[in-house]
Amino acid sequence: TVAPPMPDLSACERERIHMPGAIQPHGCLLFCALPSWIVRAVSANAGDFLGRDADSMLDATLDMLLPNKTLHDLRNVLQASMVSGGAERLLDQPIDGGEERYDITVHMSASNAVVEIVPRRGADTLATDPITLVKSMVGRLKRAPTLERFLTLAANQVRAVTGFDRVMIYKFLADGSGEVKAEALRSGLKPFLGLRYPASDIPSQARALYRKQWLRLIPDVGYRPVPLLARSESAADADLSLAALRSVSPVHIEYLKNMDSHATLTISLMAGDTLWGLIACHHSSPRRISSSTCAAAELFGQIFSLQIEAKEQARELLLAAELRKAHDSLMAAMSAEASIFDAPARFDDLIKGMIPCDGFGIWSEKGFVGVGSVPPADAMPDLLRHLGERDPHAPYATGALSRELPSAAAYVAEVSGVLSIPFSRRPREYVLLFRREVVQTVTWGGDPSKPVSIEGRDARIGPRKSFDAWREEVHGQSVPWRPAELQIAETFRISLLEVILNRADIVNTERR
Ligand code: BLA
Repeated sequence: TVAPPMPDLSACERERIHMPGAIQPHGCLLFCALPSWIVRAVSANAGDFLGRDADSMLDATLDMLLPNKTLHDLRNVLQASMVSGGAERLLDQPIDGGEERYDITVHMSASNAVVEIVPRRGADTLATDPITLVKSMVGRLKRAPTLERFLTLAANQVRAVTGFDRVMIYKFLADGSGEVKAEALRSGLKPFLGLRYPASDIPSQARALYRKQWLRLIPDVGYRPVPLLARSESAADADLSLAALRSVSPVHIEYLKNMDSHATLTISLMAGDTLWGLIACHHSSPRRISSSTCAAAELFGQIFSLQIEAKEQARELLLAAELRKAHDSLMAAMSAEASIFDAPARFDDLIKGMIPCDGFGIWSEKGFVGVGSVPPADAMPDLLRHLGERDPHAPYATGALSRELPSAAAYVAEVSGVLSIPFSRRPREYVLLFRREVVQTVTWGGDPSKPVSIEGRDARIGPRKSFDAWREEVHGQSVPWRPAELQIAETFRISLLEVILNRADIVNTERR
């Protein structure tokens, strides 16, 4: 059989999501040249909010459309936005002399000011002011004893404040795929906790954008995009990277519909300059939160990001200490008569407790004794020859054996990762730890073997097909060996040398 053609994922990466020429309909957008504040582009729905025909706003100046006081405040907020580099908010404004209140955000796009006006009606209201709220959210995280618990508490807090049905802490892994690390959800929903999703679900230009913009809201995935009206093409193609109302990619909208999600809120999590992950919130019906709630969520995301970074560093240290303990238990269980060299299978749990693996084995003068997932016997000579070319005094690890040793391609499913711990130089002898191919060990979101067919008439790429591409990408790779694991492997190597020396002593004493 012929494999189906690979989806062209580069098409995803090429979509210019920052200039969709349209916005979501829950507010209106004005794109003004500075310093004149002349309106160069306006969303076609602006008339619904500002009481005059949208088309007539083009070439008008903003002071003709907004009260003086509002414009004055807006100028100040714009100054703040130039300093922060992001959009700034002006909350709870009257703009038409009526009862209705609006939240306004403003930011710069090249030499233009982008003004977004969103009515407060129809959005949730917040009882407390955002700063007080965030203080209490952050305060509650202090109680978390572990990183997992910390992430879960954060998910709970965001769910309590935003009211979304499902709040996930989604972490990016080294290969760009991601995993749901923590989750808070309404009872009755199926958990996504622990599921992995391929890198291509969130293409690279979207990630680049999310590094600049901390928060995105889609109140109703069923919305009809509202086009921007403009006299010039350049204004119609305005860069909406930082616009809260930016119309999102239609591919992503289809993805959300497939997930049965009707509204989303997404908050970026940064570690330094890298996008560490996302707080992804979903709701099973349309849901719009106010700018105040957004402000709280955004600030929370920023503080939470800093704490994650610190916690992760502390965790590496803790892990090293735990591995050391596991190592000590393993060594304590070995006696001169019953060491790992004599009966490896007896040490299965202890070895895996020290360094998680799917199989391991001993190669010594007596040959190879393996436990669990190990290379086939006829492949051993080639593997040993390969390992023989490495430093005999240090552990050696790879997470993609077949890339270094082509003959290993024959058994990638069973063994893609190898950690070898040499304990004798001549002849070369090793403890070998093996990891299976990651594809075999990961629980995927959705059923990747049944890609949801969502290709429309225009044959766009559907979300789940990205799994095929990912599988291609990580073919022959295992879960990577962590630095703390390599460190303990070196400690273990030295301990093994001691065991061997002791055995030699006993043998010599018996002979004497
Ligand atoms: C965007 N895809 C996204 C976003 C998420 C996901 C979180 C960011 C949305 C935002 O910030 O508003 C994916 N959502 C997930 C995942 C989970 C989740 C993995 O809840 C797990 C629980 N998507 C595809 C494919 C393409 C694609 C194949 O699957 C390409 C054709 C595109 N995804 C795509 C695009 C965006 C996106 C273009 C950007 C949307 C935008 O901001 O306009």
